[in-house]
Amino acid sequence: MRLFIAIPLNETMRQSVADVQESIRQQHVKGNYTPRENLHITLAFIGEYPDPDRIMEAIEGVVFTPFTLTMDKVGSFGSVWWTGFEESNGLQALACKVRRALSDAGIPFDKKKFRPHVTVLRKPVYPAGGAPGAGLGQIGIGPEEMTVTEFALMQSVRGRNGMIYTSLGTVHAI
Ligand code: 2AM
Repeated sequence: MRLFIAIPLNETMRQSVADVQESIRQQHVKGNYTPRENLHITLAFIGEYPDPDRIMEAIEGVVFTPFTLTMDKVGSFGSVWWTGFEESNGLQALACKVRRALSDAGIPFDKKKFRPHVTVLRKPVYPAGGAPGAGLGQIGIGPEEMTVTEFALMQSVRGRNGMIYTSLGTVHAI
């Protein structure tokens, strides 16, 4: 099973991200836009792993209190365009705790530095004459706030029309 751990976005935040995607579309940028129901912040990417129950056991021990995230920027890592957040100690601490819980349980995951983001578009195709990244600076965004009260173990399956993400279990803030 292909698994990852993520914070789902609430409806208000999903709408704000969808508005950003609409602004990008209006600049005639095509590509693989993340469907609204798939929008999330990845905390840890596990990849192929056979035992989701073992992962739930490990992450159920993560204790955290609700914290606020403020989405205020748009950026890119090469061919991945994202929306990002104001620096958040709560978010950094949560990612640290989740990754520590996985490490302690001997569950492998991608150890790349945590760079919080919501992927909004992959493999952009620019309008004729547009340079890579053209238009990013012109996209209006929030700021939009959301209180994080939970995160989830997610399964990713390749469907006929793209990736389908399903929550296998949720961990709530205290
Ligand atoms: P993303 O966080 O940039 O969107 C499921 O594949 C999710 O895990 C996606 O959201 C994906 O990218 C994220 N992810 C993080 N590291 C990954 C990796 N090494 N391979 C695939 N997906 C990864």
